[in-house]
Amino acid sequence: MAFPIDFLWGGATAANQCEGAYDIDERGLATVDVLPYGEDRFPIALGVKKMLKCDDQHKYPAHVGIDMYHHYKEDIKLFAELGLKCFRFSIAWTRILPNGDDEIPCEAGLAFYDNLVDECLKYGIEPMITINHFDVPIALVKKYGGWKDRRMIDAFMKLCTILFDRFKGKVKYWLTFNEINMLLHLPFMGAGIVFDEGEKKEQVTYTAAHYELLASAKAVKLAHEVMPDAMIGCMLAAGQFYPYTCNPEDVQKGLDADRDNYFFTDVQTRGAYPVWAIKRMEKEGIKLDITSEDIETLKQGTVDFIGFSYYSSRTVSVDPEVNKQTTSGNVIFSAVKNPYLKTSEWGWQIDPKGLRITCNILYDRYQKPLFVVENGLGAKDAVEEDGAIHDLYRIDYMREHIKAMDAVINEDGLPLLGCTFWGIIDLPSASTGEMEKRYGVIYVDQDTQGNGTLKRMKKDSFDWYKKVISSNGMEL
Ligand code: BGP
Repeated sequence: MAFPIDFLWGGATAANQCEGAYDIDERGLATVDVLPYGEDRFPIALGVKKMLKCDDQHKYPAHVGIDMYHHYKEDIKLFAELGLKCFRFSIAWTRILPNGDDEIPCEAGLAFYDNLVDECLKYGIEPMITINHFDVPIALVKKYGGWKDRRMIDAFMKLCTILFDRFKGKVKYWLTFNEINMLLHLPFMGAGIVFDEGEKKEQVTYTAAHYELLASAKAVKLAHEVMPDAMIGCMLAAGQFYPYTCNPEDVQKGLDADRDNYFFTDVQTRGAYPVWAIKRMEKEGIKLDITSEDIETLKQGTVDFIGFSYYSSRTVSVDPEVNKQTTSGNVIFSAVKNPYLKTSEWGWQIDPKGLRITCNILYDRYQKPLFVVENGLGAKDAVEEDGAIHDLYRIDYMREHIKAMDAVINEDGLPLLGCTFWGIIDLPSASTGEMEKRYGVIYVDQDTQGNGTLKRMKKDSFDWYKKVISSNGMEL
């Protein structure tokens, strides 16, 4: 058991899930701000129910998050005590450009991120910035229909130019779009898409994918020009698909499902559309607006490393009987229950070995350094009378996944740069909006309805992870 000396033990968050302060200064409204908690959340995230503003009937988790906007000093101090080497967070686009493409950036918004970055650096914590984590300015949804429109690329590049100029020399690690493949599954959340009547879903989502891939490539190119020492990566919602049986039909289905995901990283890593994707689009009548300049842009903007989230593997079958046994956690990536795996309270299957498998498949495919930028267990925690939180289930989950990373490094010999565990401090869930689905090693006293003191408390996993980090993975 030996992790590289510079392995980045980390924690991750996203602006919309932790900052709150959604209407402070000039901050504009973004897609994530209008996603309510409750039954309307899913149809809105899917882009089938149009909701471009907030109302009094709903509760919106992003409005409060965990109010990190006002607690960042306290939070980063706790991260330092934990020994974090890396903190991954995202930028709220509309905190800097309230309308998404304003001429002049909002200084107060930039100052917040200056402070966040400086506070990390003060403690020797490496900041990692996700440029875009599920937030599209509502003004651009109204103006362009979100990523349906090519003009989004210029707006996004405006943001990137500002960020790279501001943080060059301070921030080395960058990710372009969080879980870029999510736009196929939750088009409004991932790309600000609301479907118009009669629109063909795949035509719209793959068009948006093309524009996001172009924007990602342009951002990579610009980052390399402005910050020669930076490492800029993609971010895929990963998790290998397993065939349920050795029936070749199951195997083919698994391959096709994987390709839906690897479509994105294939382009971001190899700089061109894979042949099978071109064929498939032809067959399905999907026509993309690809210019010869686009082909060049994709070629020039390949990523430096493969960032990915891993929570679970997924299993597929062609058998209708087997397909009846879906796991509730897999609503986004439709998958059947794997009889060999246990599940979390939310039905997400727990598969540490799948992390090792996924890392190997990604490396075999791309030969680029890997970075697990999200992993963790969403679970309900109980606070004892003395304030203790005994989250042994989370420790077990993290331990087993760290063992899998150890195998990736020491048995498979792959370059794994680090792991930023998701929701290192509790925050509302992206999929359900609930606060009860907690991932953190730091507890935040708040419930889904927004009640609570917002007090931060250490869970047992805090002390455990602290020991893991200080022993560089030797003590698990
Ligand atoms: C990923 C997102 C995160 C995050 C995480 C856990 O999809 O990048 O934003 O929230 O999953 O998912 P959830 O919050 O739905 O449990």
